Amino acid sequence: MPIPACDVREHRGVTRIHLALAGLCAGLAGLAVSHAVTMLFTIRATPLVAVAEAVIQLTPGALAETLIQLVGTYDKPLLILGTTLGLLALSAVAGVLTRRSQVFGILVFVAMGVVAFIAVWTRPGASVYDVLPVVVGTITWISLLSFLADYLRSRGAPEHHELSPESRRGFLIRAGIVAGAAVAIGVGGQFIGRARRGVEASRQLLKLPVSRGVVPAGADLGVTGIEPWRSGNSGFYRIDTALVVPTVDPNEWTLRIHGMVDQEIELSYRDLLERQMTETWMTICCVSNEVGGDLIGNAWWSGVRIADLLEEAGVSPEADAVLQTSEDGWNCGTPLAALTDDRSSMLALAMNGQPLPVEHGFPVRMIVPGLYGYVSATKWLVDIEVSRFDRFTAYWTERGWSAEGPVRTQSRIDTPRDGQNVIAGERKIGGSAWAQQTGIEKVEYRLDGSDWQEATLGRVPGLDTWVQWTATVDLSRGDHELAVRATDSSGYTQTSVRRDVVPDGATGWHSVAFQAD
Ligand SMILES: Nc1nc2c(c(=O)[nH]1)N[C@H]1C(S)=C(S)[C@@H](COP(=O)(O)O)O[C@H]1N2
Ligand SMILES: [Mo]
Repeated sequence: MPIPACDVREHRGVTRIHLALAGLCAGLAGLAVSHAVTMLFTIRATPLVAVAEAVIQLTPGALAETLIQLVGTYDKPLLILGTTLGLLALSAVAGVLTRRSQVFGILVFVAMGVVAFIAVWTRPGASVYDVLPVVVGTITWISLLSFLADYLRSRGAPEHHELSPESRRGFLIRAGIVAGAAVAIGVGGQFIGRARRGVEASRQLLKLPVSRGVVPAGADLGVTGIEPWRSGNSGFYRIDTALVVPTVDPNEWTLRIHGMVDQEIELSYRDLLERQMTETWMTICCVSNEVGGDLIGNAWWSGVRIADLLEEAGVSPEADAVLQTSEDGWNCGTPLAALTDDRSSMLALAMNGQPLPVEHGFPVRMIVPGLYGYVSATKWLVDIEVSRFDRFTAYWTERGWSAEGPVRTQSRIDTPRDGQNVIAGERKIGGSAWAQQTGIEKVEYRLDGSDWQEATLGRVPGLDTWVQWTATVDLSRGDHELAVRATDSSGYTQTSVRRDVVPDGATGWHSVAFQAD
């Protein structure tokens, strides 16, 4: 049907509105997704807030003051609202620009992404982590804009300046789905964020009867390049299956101890606090730690001995295992003996003197010296069932990992690093070794295939922590290879046989190749 000349402009207007709507929906969805990612990973600020903050910083002081006087305490919400509206307006423009070519629209979103990236990246202390929401949000913008604009294009717009009623309906349904999903994701993110902030607030308020622990003299050798003997809470390795960190309010937390016991016990957080606190240094590690890997950390832990609680409950002589379950349903089976013998297995409440960080199991987790985390270190612990290994399987044993997971004797080179270029001449080398519950007897290193030499060891407070080792070597110019092996107090020396982490932990010597100039 020929289009009368006078109608063209009107139809063009209609298409423009559709394209603007496409941009708007994509814009909304990108904001929602970046918001949800921010909440999910508890990143400091959403890109939107980071941009708003940058606006504050870039506004001349006098102007900012006038504005703030004008709007009073509404300044922040208004700024966020203004930034949001600005972004959405630009999104609509991006949509309209796809009329010429999709690239124009995409460029607008890329430019917005770059601005947000800079706003986030230039914040003091920003990490790669912090820009994740910007990146995911920008990708969302671009893909949804392409998705909606492609649809319009496939229906003959904008070239023909006209959409059939079916196409219009099809477009509105698609745009509606995008907008609806955006709202759902945004609300979901807000929900997660609020729960997280609530728990974080109660965590901050806690004053626990615990100490921070003093690193024993001689434990940290202070050699540059060796990972500190005490692992800080924020840098502590983290392994779990939780996509969203469980947020457990300590005031609502309870732990049930049941199963093959004479008497069930139910404990509140307050009940635990009224008990005798045990404090100790302990190194925990992951079965998935490759030879030379960093899925290991050492901290000063405070909590309640689990052996005492199990004794109160009265464990059946038939039982040989304990099934632990976390708030989010993850579970693991622990050999009963490891929880009742004299090692310091505990329900930990604090880590390096602080209430457990939420990522590390707040309010209460289990830690057991000498066992890998996957069979012992349940975070967000809510249930303990005394049982038998032949009566259950648990999360990781169902996936091919062995039922019992005693930590293997291991050692690691921290300095020099693999592939590093170092200065020829005398230099300190070193790293850590561990054999929780057994203890490290000696650590040996071998430079360029010559004889094994004994390293100097740090002093440690017990069997359950890693031990630092160091030595001074004289390096000639050229390529070098350094290997390490530990011998534990049972007399066992690490095997050179390289085995993968599945099903019960890696074996083999760690070695590094490096160059001295
Ligand atoms: N609830 C829960 N607890 C868990 C896990 C998990 O996935 N969920 N992973 C375990 C594993 S495999 C390890 S190695 C340790 C790691 O503890 P961290 O994250 O505090 O270092 O937690 C253990 N506790
Ligand atoms: Mo693990």
